Amino acid sequence: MLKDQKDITMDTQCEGKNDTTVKEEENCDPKKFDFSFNPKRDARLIARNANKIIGGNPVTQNALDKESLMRYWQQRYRLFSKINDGIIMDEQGWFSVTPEMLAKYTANRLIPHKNAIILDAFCGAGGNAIQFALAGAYVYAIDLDPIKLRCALQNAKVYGVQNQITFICGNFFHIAKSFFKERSANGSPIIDGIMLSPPWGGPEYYNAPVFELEMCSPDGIEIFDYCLKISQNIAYFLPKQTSAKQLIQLAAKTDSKNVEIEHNILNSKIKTLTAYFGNVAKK
Ligand code: MGP
Ligand code: SAH
Repeated sequence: MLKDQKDITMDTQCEGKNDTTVKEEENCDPKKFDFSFNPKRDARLIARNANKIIGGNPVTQNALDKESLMRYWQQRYRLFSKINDGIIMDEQGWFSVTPEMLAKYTANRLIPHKNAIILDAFCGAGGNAIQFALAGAYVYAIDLDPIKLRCALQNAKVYGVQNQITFICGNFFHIAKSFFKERSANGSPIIDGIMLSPPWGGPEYYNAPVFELEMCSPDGIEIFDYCLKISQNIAYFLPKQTSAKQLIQLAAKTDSKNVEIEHNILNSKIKTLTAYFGNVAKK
């Protein structure tokens, strides 16, 4: 399993350098990107100090204003229980990381057996990938943005699971193709389950009365169609108001035709939903 900067796999068509979140290193060659955490260079990413650093001094196009940051800051122990032990996150990480309790729950549902292999197609700061690894799986964790992978690698180290995660920097659509034909010796797919938590098009998703999958960026239907060529066992993490009709249409493309839609409640409030497909959907 891959461990460190030199070991992070790089998609040859990596677009990470074009992502505006890579401001400090925007001219860098992604193949030469330093994925390891450097406390001095990366001071702005240190989560326990974020209330002093982020907000009012935008470092990315997804800049959070002070008020929004404080909303996430107040919930920080729900995001990572080890947040004070060296967790790092950029601003997009703060608003998109899957809260630990939800990530742990989904990991236990999606993993069919110990030593299962899970593909985390949009790994971000590692909220899901870490919980899959803690639950005993091996994880392929993809993200387009090298800064996210720097965060995810460091965060995996904080939880002691970096040896169970192979980080791949690049576009899911490019990398997915390399998994299409992969089969184990007995002919079954090598990937046991896929975690999907793509960008929902920014915090504005909140105001849409019904969230349509095309509002994800990249398009949420296209993402699902790609996944079906790898594994039908999928957990799809989405806004709570996602169109149930569309999720049923996705299920119709699977062998089981089943989808289980689960509302995720934290602190007595429905936060998000997870749609389970394939063998993971309860009948
Ligand atoms: P939120 O926008 O903070 O809504 O997102 P909330 O918590 O209902 O707002 P509040 O009024 O209660 O403060 C809730 C959760 O959704 C976040 O913690 C993330 O886990 C997840 N999430 C939010 N966004 C914008 C994204 C996204 O773009 N992609 C993914 N994968 N998850 C997201
Ligand atoms: N589940 C993650 C959060 C994911 S946020 C966590 O718990 O931390 C969505 C991520 O998708 C972002 O980090 C973004 O950089 C990444 N992303 C966006 N487009 C992508 C693409 N085409 N391929 C791979 N990753 C992509």
